[in-house]
Amino acid sequence: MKSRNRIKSLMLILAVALAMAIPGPASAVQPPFSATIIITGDTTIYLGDTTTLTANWSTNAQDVTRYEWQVDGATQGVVSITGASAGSSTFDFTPTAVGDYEITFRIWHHVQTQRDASESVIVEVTEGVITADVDIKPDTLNIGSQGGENSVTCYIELHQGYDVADIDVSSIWLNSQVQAQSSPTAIGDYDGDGVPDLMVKFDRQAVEDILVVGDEVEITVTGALTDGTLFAGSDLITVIDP
Ligand SMILES: [Ca+2]
Ligand SMILES: [Ca+2]
Repeated sequence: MKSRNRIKSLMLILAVALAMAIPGPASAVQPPFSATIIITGDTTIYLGDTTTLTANWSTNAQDVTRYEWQVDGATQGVVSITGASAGSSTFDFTPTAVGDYEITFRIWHHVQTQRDASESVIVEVTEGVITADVDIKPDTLNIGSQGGENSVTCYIELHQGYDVADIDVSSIWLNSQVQAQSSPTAIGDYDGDGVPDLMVKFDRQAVEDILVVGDEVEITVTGALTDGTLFAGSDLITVIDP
């Protein structure tokens, strides 16, 4: 009896070993759903602009039946599609406030436990170009007088809570052609209106070289704050060549 039991035990072990060694039908075990999602598009935009994001996705040969875009976790609507193992979807995002937004694209496979996949990008929204008050001195520029050591002086005021102390002086250009001198600069209130102004100077000869004679010649000064906000402002001067 004892040896028969031992044989039974051996046969049982053999049967279990065989069962483990022989794989079941391939269709019985699907691999977990997995996907690759790549989101492209402009992720640094100005308030008021629209960025179009595109999600290109592909799966491990398993059908996707639904997708959605999310903004900071809030769905922008679940879309049902005919099952596909790869595809592309676009989303137009027009933010209404500055800030960073997490934009997520999510897809679903319909049966498996681990059945969804998602990918996110951060869209950074900054103010557009803010308007600066710009006063150019002198008000009349004689381009026949040779620049000499004189400069063209520019006073810049910002509003809407922006601070001229945050202006990156190296970003300041006159008519996109003449860069502000790195020194001297000063923050004061030269016009006494209670709004701080930043004074910068431009090489006079360089300014004269790009201007044409006229009674009302527009000069535009542009630049950026350290947070990336852009500003622009214009003044009219008279340019003479006696
Ligand atoms: Ca002026
Ligand atoms: Ca002022």
